[in-house]
Amino acid sequence: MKTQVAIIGGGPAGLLLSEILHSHGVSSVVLEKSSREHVLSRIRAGVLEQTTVDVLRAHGLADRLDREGHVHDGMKIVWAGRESYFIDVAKHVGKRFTTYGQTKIQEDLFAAADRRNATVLTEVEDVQLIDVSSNHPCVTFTHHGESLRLDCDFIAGCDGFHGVSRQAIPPTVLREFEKVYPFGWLGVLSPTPPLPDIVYANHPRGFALASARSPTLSRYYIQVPLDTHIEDWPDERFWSELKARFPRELADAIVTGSSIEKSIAPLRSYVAEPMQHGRLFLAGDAAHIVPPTGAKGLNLAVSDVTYLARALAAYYAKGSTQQLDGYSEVALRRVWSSVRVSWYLTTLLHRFPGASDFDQRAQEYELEYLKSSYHAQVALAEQYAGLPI
Ligand code: RFL
Ligand code: PHB
Repeated sequence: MKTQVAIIGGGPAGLLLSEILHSHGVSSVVLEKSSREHVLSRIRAGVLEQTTVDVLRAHGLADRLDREGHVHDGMKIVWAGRESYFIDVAKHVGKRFTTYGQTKIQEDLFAAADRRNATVLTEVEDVQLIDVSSNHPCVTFTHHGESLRLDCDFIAGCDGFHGVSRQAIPPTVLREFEKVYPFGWLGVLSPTPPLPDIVYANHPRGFALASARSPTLSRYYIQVPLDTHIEDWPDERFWSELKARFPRELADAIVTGSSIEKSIAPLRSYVAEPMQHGRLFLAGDAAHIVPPTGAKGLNLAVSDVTYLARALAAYYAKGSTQQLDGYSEVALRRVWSSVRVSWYLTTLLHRFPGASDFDQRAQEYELEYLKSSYHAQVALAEQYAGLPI
């Protein structure tokens, strides 16, 4: 097989890249390890920056998002059962954000790929990247028992944190920055009406978050120890722990019901530098992971592939490698901005096991400062809204 860009991974990064490249007349083949059903069953992100919505809209991918997404002006923060305060992102920086599930984005991207008859191979196995630092890289893999080779000009590694692409960058070149947090998030999806606002809660029992997928579908998370077993968390226990972490008036407003999905995610910050090597370019979770506290992961995947698609389009239109050469440097500026705010919010809002009295007091006064300072709220609003691309 032959194509211009081989894309490893059919998550949001890989499928969106393929879509944008197609709009520039650049061909690609997407190689995805899992089945389409499995990819569509993963419940993940929910909050889209305005920039992300704008990118999807510009590529004709936002019809359903515009109908079904819920636009928010800001989010609430609440601390130790006290009164909540609203960070008014729209008022401070003139940007809004939208709750719309990543699952729906995946569906919209698959539908768009089907409409243009895109080559998206699912259930591929044993993907190997060959000669990435030469001008003629290729990818070998197995598909339904057949060994195949895909010749290409470039490889886009969009295969998530546990993918194989990043490993094709030699250890002598790759620099890794990592922070692992001593807790995870237990998330529940429930067919119940959500609270009107996204609410982040810091409570002595641990962090909690109220979010939404639609007017009839809510998404909640609580901080849990890393050794937590999901079987120990029947629905009743989850709801009572969740409510215990919110102040009375919010707890009373939470509508409980059965859960339709429950999962545990560990929290980690990770950045790989550089995000390119020879003719291999990494994008999305393949290059970086953020803890979900800042709701940035999917948004970074979208900005990475926007930069990368632009650079590849410029190469094919004008033969210029200038944007490709600068891809990692440009993408990393936005990546580190989101990595930093995700780390800041994680540190501000969680209870760290073994934190000293000093750490605890400093955190409380940081929350107090944020509550009382107009300027601190503007700064957080700017970071939560995300940088322009
Ligand atoms: P993905 O989505 O992991 O997709 C990678 C794809 O590559 C495939 N793959 C391979 N394919 C071929 N060969 C191989 N060897 C392969 N290895 C892997 C995988 O099957 C998969 O289909 O990465 P991508 O595309 O970079 O997208 C990143 C986002 O999925 C991720 O950043 C977000 O979900 C993070 N995230 C959030 N981001 C937000 O912007 N806003 C949020 O509100 C938000 N909430 C969240 C989140 C992530 C969470 N979890 C579960 C980690 C909430 C949670 C709980
Ligand atoms: C979500 O709705 O899944 C969500 C919302 C806000 C976050 C993380 C996840 O910070």
